[in-house]
Amino acid sequence: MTGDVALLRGFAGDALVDDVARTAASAPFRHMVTPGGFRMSVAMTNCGPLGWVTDRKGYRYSAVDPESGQPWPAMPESFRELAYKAAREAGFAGFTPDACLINRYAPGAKMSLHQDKDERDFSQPLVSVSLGLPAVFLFGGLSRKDKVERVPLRHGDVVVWGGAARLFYHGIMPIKDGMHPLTGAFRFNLTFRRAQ
Ligand code: MD6
Ligand code: FE
Repeated sequence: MTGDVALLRGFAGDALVDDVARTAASAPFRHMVTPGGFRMSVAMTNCGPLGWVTDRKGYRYSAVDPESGQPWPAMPESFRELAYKAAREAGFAGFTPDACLINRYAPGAKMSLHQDKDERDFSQPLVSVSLGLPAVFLFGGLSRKDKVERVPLRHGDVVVWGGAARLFYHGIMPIKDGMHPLTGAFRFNLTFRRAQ
Protein backbone atom coordinates (compact mmCIF):
# COMPACT_ATOMS: atom_id res chain seq x y z
CA MET A 1 0.00 0.00 0.00
CA THR A 2 1.13 3.60 -0.44
CA GLY A 3 2.91 5.78 2.10
CA ASP A 4 -0.37 7.49 2.95
CA VAL A 5 -1.69 4.23 4.39
CA ALA A 6 -0.42 2.72 7.63
CA LEU A 7 -1.31 -0.84 8.59
CA LEU A 8 -0.83 -1.29 12.34
CA ARG A 9 -1.01 -5.04 12.93
CA GLY A 10 -2.58 -6.03 16.25
CA PHE A 11 -2.80 -2.43 17.46
CA ALA A 12 -6.32 -2.74 18.90
CA GLY A 13 -7.05 -4.63 22.11
CA ASP A 14 -9.75 -7.21 22.84
CA ALA A 15 -11.60 -4.88 25.22
CA LEU A 16 -13.05 -2.95 22.29
CA VAL A 17 -15.37 -5.89 21.61
CA ASP A 18 -17.22 -5.22 24.89
CA ASP A 19 -17.71 -1.59 23.96
CA VAL A 20 -19.12 -2.63 20.59
CA ALA A 21 -21.67 -4.77 22.44
CA ARG A 22 -22.55 -1.91 24.82
CA THR A 23 -23.04 0.47 21.91
CA ALA A 24 -25.25 -2.00 20.05
CA ALA A 25 -27.36 -2.50 23.18
CA SER A 26 -28.59 1.10 22.88
CA ALA A 27 -28.39 1.53 19.09
CA PRO A 28 -28.97 -1.93 17.58
CA PHE A 29 -27.34 -3.08 14.35
CA ARG A 30 -29.59 -2.68 11.33
CA HIS A 31 -29.38 -3.31 7.60
CA MET A 32 -29.70 0.04 5.89
CA VAL A 33 -30.89 0.62 2.34
CA THR A 34 -28.80 2.31 -0.34
CA PRO A 35 -30.17 5.23 -2.36
CA GLY A 36 -30.61 2.70 -5.19
CA GLY A 37 -32.91 0.59 -3.01
CA PHE A 38 -30.57 -2.28 -2.10
CA ARG A 39 -30.49 -3.68 1.45
CA MET A 40 -26.86 -3.77 2.59
CA SER A 41 -25.46 -7.17 3.59
CA VAL A 42 -23.46 -5.42 6.33
CA ALA A 43 -25.41 -4.41 9.44
CA MET A 44 -24.47 -1.02 10.89
CA THR A 45 -24.74 1.21 13.90
CA ASN A 46 -22.87 4.31 15.09
CA CYS A 47 -21.60 6.06 18.16
CA GLY A 48 -20.40 9.59 18.80
CA PRO A 49 -21.90 12.97 17.92
CA LEU A 50 -22.56 11.99 14.30
CA GLY A 51 -23.48 8.73 12.60
CA TRP A 52 -23.31 7.72 8.96
CA VAL A 53 -26.66 6.66 7.54
CA THR A 54 -28.11 5.71 4.18
CA ASP A 55 -31.67 5.40 2.93
CA ARG A 56 -33.58 6.06 -0.29
CA LYS A 57 -32.83 9.78 0.12
CA GLY A 58 -29.03 9.34 0.08
CA TYR A 59 -25.91 9.02 2.22
CA ARG A 60 -25.35 11.51 5.02
CA TYR A 61 -24.28 12.07 8.63
CA SER A 62 -27.02 12.38 11.22
CA ALA A 63 -26.88 13.42 14.88
CA VAL A 64 -29.79 11.09 15.68
CA ASP A 65 -30.44 7.42 15.11
CA PRO A 66 -33.26 7.37 12.57
CA GLU A 67 -34.64 4.16 14.14
CA SER A 68 -35.15 5.73 17.58
CA GLY A 69 -35.04 9.48 16.99
CA GLN A 70 -32.47 9.61 19.80
CA PRO A 71 -28.84 10.79 19.68
CA TRP A 72 -26.33 8.02 18.93
CA PRO A 73 -24.64 6.50 22.01
CA ALA A 74 -21.59 8.38 23.23
CA MET A 75 -18.25 7.32 21.76
CA PRO A 76 -16.57 5.09 24.39
CA GLU A 77 -13.34 6.53 25.75
CA SER A 78 -11.56 3.34 24.64
CA PHE A 79 -12.57 4.07 21.02
CA ARG A 80 -11.53 7.71 21.15
CA GLU A 81 -8.16 6.88 22.64
CA LEU A 82 -7.44 4.12 20.15
CA ALA A 83 -8.32 6.32 17.17
CA TYR A 84 -6.19 9.15 18.48
CA LYS A 85 -3.17 6.94 19.16
CA ALA A 86 -3.40 5.06 15.87
CA ALA A 87 -3.64 8.30 13.89
CA ARG A 88 -0.68 9.73 15.79
CA GLU A 89 1.34 6.60 15.08
CA ALA A 90 0.61 7.09 11.38
CA GLY A 91 1.65 10.74 11.38
CA PHE A 92 -1.72 12.41 11.93
CA ALA A 93 -1.34 14.10 15.31
CA GLY A 94 -4.43 15.46 17.07
CA PHE A 95 -7.11 13.30 15.40
CA THR A 96 -10.42 13.83 17.20
CA PRO A 97 -13.17 11.87 15.43
CA ASP A 98 -16.77 13.03 15.70
CA ALA A 99 -18.18 9.88 14.10
CA CYS A 100 -17.66 6.16 14.52
CA LEU A 101 -19.45 3.82 12.13
CA ILE A 102 -19.61 0.22 13.31
CA ASN A 103 -20.03 -2.42 10.60
CA ARG A 104 -21.04 -6.00 11.41
CA TYR A 105 -20.36 -8.74 8.86
CA ALA A 106 -21.78 -12.22 9.04
CA PRO A 107 -20.21 -14.83 6.74
CA GLY A 108 -21.10 -13.94 3.15
CA ALA A 109 -21.49 -10.22 3.87
CA LYS A 110 -19.33 -7.88 1.79
CA MET A 111 -18.73 -4.23 1.09
CA SER A 112 -18.60 -3.22 -2.57
CA LEU A 113 -15.89 -0.89 -3.82
CA HIS A 114 -16.62 2.66 -2.63
CA GLN A 115 -15.02 5.94 -1.65
CA ASP A 116 -15.55 7.61 1.75
CA LYS A 117 -16.46 11.10 0.62
CA ASP A 118 -19.35 12.25 2.79
CA GLU A 119 -16.99 14.07 5.16
CA ARG A 120 -16.25 17.77 5.01
CA ASP A 121 -12.46 17.86 5.28
CA PHE A 122 -10.45 15.32 3.29
CA SER A 123 -7.24 16.41 5.00
CA GLN A 124 -8.48 14.44 8.04
CA PRO A 125 -7.51 10.75 8.05
CA LEU A 126 -9.74 7.70 8.48
CA VAL A 127 -8.96 5.15 11.16
CA SER A 128 -10.35 1.66 10.64
CA VAL A 129 -10.28 -1.19 13.19
CA SER A 130 -10.92 -4.87 12.46
CA LEU A 131 -12.30 -7.18 15.17
CA GLY A 132 -13.27 -10.84 15.06
CA LEU A 133 -13.35 -12.90 11.87
CA PRO A 134 -10.67 -12.10 9.27
CA ALA A 135 -11.39 -10.29 6.02
CA VAL A 136 -9.75 -9.45 2.72
CA PHE A 137 -9.58 -5.71 2.21
CA LEU A 138 -9.67 -4.48 -1.38
CA PHE A 139 -7.58 -1.42 -1.87
CA GLY A 140 -7.74 0.39 -5.20
CA GLY A 141 -6.97 3.85 -6.46
CA LEU A 142 -8.66 7.12 -7.27
CA SER A 143 -10.57 5.57 -10.16
CA ARG A 144 -12.97 2.66 -9.75
CA LYS A 145 -11.13 0.97 -12.61
CA ASP A 146 -7.70 1.10 -10.96
CA LYS A 147 -5.99 -2.13 -10.07
CA VAL A 148 -7.05 -3.48 -6.68
CA GLU A 149 -4.66 -4.83 -4.05
CA ARG A 150 -5.90 -7.53 -1.64
CA VAL A 151 -4.85 -7.06 1.98
CA PRO A 152 -5.74 -9.64 4.65
CA LEU A 153 -7.03 -8.02 7.85
CA ARG A 154 -7.19 -9.85 11.15
CA HIS A 155 -8.53 -9.23 14.64
CA GLY A 156 -6.84 -6.18 16.15
CA ASP A 157 -5.48 -4.73 12.91
CA VAL A 158 -5.83 -0.98 12.43
CA VAL A 159 -5.58 0.85 9.11
CA VAL A 160 -4.98 4.59 9.02
CA TRP A 161 -5.20 6.42 5.76
CA GLY A 162 -5.11 9.97 4.64
CA GLY A 163 -3.27 12.21 2.25
CA ALA A 164 -3.33 10.98 -1.33
CA ALA A 165 -5.05 7.74 -0.28
CA ARG A 166 -7.99 9.45 1.44
CA LEU A 167 -10.30 9.07 -1.57
CA PHE A 168 -9.07 5.70 -2.84
CA TYR A 169 -11.69 3.11 -3.71
CA HIS A 170 -11.86 0.22 -1.26
CA GLY A 171 -14.08 -2.64 -0.21
CA ILE A 172 -14.32 -5.96 1.62
CA MET A 173 -14.55 -9.40 -0.04
CA PRO A 174 -17.33 -11.71 1.19
CA ILE A 175 -16.45 -12.89 4.71
CA LYS A 176 -15.66 -16.59 4.99
CA ASP A 177 -17.40 -18.93 7.41
CA GLY A 178 -15.69 -19.11 10.76
CA MET A 179 -15.84 -18.72 14.51
CA HIS A 180 -13.85 -16.23 16.53
CA PRO A 181 -13.43 -16.72 20.29
CA LEU A 182 -14.48 -13.13 21.07
CA THR A 183 -17.02 -12.28 18.37
CA GLY A 184 -18.45 -15.63 17.31
CA ALA A 185 -19.50 -15.73 13.65
CA PHE A 186 -18.98 -12.02 13.03
CA ARG A 187 -16.44 -9.51 11.90
CA PHE A 188 -16.75 -5.99 13.27
CA ASN A 189 -15.17 -2.94 11.71
CA LEU A 190 -15.00 0.44 13.39
CA THR A 191 -14.36 3.39 11.11
CA PHE A 192 -13.51 6.65 12.81
CA ARG A 193 -14.01 9.85 10.87
CA ARG A 194 -13.99 13.57 11.29
CA ALA A 195 -17.28 14.22 9.50
CA GLN A 196 -17.67 17.94 10.20
C1 MD6 B 1 -14.41 -2.53 6.50
N1 MD6 B 1 -14.03 -0.38 5.71
O1 MD6 B 1 -13.24 -2.65 6.81
C2 MD6 B 1 -14.88 -1.46 5.58
N2 MD6 B 1 -13.63 3.00 4.89
O2 MD6 B 1 -15.26 -3.29 6.91
C3 MD6 B 1 -14.21 0.75 5.06
O3 MD6 B 1 -15.11 0.93 4.27
C4 MD6 B 1 -13.29 1.81 5.32
O4 MD6 B 1 -11.71 0.40 6.39
C5 MD6 B 1 -12.83 4.02 5.09
C6 MD6 B 1 -11.66 3.87 5.75
C7 MD6 B 1 -11.27 2.67 6.19
C8 MD6 B 1 -12.09 1.59 5.98
FE1 FE C 1 -15.10 2.95 3.49
